[in-house]
Amino acid sequence: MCIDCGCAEPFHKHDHEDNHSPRKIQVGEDLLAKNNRLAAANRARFAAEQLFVLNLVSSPGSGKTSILERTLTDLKSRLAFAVLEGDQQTDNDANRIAATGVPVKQINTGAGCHLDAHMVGHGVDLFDLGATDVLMIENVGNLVCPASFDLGEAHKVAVLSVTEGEDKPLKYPLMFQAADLMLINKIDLLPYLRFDLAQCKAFARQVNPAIKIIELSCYSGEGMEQWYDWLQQGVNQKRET
Ligand SMILES: Nc1nc2c(ncn2[C@@H]2O[C@H](COP(=O)(O)OP(=O)(O)OP(=O)(O)O)[C@@H](O)[C@H]2O)c(=O)[nH]1
Ligand SMILES: [Mg+2]
Repeated sequence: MCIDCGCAEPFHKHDHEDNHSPRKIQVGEDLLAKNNRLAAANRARFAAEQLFVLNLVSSPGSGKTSILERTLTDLKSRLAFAVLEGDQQTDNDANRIAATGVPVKQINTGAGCHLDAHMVGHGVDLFDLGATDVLMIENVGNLVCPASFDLGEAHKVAVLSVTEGEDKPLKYPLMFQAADLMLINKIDLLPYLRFDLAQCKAFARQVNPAIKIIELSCYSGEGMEQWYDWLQQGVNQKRET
């Protein structure tokens, strides 16, 4: 479902002359207000369970599931994870996560372009949250809509792969403003591409001066330790609250 129109129809035609009508603005506000209320309830529930919750957002194919597969495999002996997988269709990603032995639930959004707080609130019912340290939510691959929907997470983590071009933070600023951490993935491919890493980081900081940035490759393993340190720090802070 798109926040601009609130419609769930994939090929629905919009009357663009109506774009600025009061009725249309009201729908968007109601939709976000309702989502924000449910996200606050999720956040309170996660806090009560001392659960560290991350919302992984990116364009399709940047490597969200690959990063999760490697992270879970490397860290599952010291942290208890659960994963919510969001995709329009298929349970491909949930099957990949299940192969690591970590509890996972797939949410299919159909025509919807993002997860919302209602889906997440029901999705986690399957898990034993009291026995979980980290909930990873992989959002639908989309650099636009997931930026506007709070799920109750501690942080949005934006994944950008080096094959996408260094200008993406400027072209999709809402996503990089909403994120606290940017993972620049697939750096093993840098020798084969024209991708200006320094420029990419400068663009991200231009739209969000506070954003933390980690460069990594889940193929070569480079940078993964930095990501694990950041993750562990978040878990430690959550346990102290
Ligand atoms: N070279 C290289 N390829 C990678 C890396 N990480 C992921 N890939 C490849 O990138 C492709 C997409 O990876 P996924 O993990 O499925 O990406 P995703 O973001 O989960 O994709 P969606 O769920 O469809 O949005 C796969 O072919 C991966 O093998 C990496 O660090 N280096
Ligand atoms: Mg995926």
